Amino acid sequence: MILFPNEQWQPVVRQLKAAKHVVLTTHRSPDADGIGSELALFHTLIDMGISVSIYNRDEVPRICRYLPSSEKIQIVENPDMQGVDTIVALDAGAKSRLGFDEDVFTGKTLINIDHHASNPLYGDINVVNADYCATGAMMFDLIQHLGQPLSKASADAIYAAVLTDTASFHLDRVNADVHRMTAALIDAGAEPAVAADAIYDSQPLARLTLLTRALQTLAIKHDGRSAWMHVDQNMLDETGAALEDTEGYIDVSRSVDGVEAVVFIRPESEKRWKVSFRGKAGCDVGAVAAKLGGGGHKYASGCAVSGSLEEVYAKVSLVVDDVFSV
Ligand SMILES: [Mn+2]
Repeated sequence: MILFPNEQWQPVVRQLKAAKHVVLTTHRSPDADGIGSELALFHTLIDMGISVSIYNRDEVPRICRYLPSSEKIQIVENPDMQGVDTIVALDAGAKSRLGFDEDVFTGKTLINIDHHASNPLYGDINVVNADYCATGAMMFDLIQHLGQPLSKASADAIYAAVLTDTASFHLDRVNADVHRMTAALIDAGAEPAVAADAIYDSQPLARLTLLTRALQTLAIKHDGRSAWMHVDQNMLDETGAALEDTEGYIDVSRSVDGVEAVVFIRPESEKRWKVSFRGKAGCDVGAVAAKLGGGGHKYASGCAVSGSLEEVYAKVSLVVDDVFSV
């Protein structure tokens, strides 16, 4: 089965089949959707005899290191593009999110495959469709258009992407087709129990210690309709947790009954903060993030805001206040 039969994959298929050397990449601070999409396509292109490398700007997160060939992902500041004619950007909502200098792309065909509604179609070839629950699910369709069987390695990678990007099949784009795809992944050898163990049940203790600290900052505002939580550098230092360990914290505050907008703030760099949003019950947090210079999906989005923590709270509050003022 194909998830979205009307999607136009032919230009991508043509470019990949004719390519001399393909580089796959994803956004900075990659998540399991970016990594899973890369690995799913990587295994498929290798099976087709196409020369392929994966170059990312940032490390593979801990929860993805169980995936076959994740150790082959090269972390580079300035990728060596000698002989490369095709670059595939996966799950990156903007070209700047790839983290590479502009000259890296010069003279190459850039294929942009993504499911963020805010994607400005920065590629030479673009397949962008916000109806897909994950970029990994786009790989499920692309592999079929490439005429390739779904290997166990690709199925495991797509499963990890879909599991995490749907918050364990919680989010609104999960429908019967998503479950039919998941069944096909399992038929192809994907192992849900292995994924659950690696992604959710192998956490460092410091992650839970930091979560208890983060939960002390949980504030419910707007008559119970918004939930706010943060982690700062002191909390990271004191608990020994890594920034990537905060992945998923937002789903804890999202679980509060009656909450429609969820805000989670964590350090990005000196005096700059990453703000993540989750929405429920019709609350469009994609629009909230867009007003702050970010982007994403209706129910999952983010942006970066500069200033002190207090200033960031104030800036974000101004925009969230608007949502609940009507
Ligand atoms: Mn994604």
